Amino acid sequence: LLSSDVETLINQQIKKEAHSSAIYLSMASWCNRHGYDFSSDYFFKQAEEERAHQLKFYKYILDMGGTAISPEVTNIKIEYNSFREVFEEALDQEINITQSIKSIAARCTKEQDYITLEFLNWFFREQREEEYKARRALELFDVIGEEGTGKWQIDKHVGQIAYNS
Ligand code: OFO
Repeated sequence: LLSSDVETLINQQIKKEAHSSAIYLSMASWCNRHGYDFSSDYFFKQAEEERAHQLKFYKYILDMGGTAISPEVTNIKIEYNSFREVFEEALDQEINITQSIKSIAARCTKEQDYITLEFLNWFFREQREEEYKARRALELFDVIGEEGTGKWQIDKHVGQIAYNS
C-alpha cells in the first residue's frame, strides 16, 4: 500500500508526464510547420514515450491499491521563437522531470518504501537516456552551426539520434 504522500506525488508526476507529452506534441507541430520534418518525427516519438511514462505511473498506483487521477492538461504553448529554442526547452523539460522523480525517491527513502523505490529505478535509467538525447540534439546546433544549410543538417541529424548505453 502507498502512503498518501507518495500517492499524491505520483499523481502529480502523472500530470507532469501528461504535460510533457502535450508539450512534445506541440513541438512536433511547430517543427513540422517550419519544415523540420525529422525533428517533428523525433518529437512525435517523444510525445508517445511520455504518454507511456504517464500510463506506467498510473497503473502502478492502481496495482498498489490507490486512486490514479486522470490529469487535466492546459496551457500548452503553440509558438516558439526559434528552432534552437525548441530544443533548449526540451532539455529543460527533461531535467525538471528527472528532478521531480528524484523528489519522489527522496520521500520513499524517508518512508522506507522500497517497493516504489525499486519501481522508480526504471525511470532513472529512462531519464539518463532522455537527457542524453535532448543534450545531444542541442549540441548539434553548436557542432554543425545554424548558418547556410546548417538548420537543414541539424534537422537531419536529429532524426538519427540514438542512445547507446
Ligand atoms: Fe517522462 O521522461 Fe521525459 O520528460
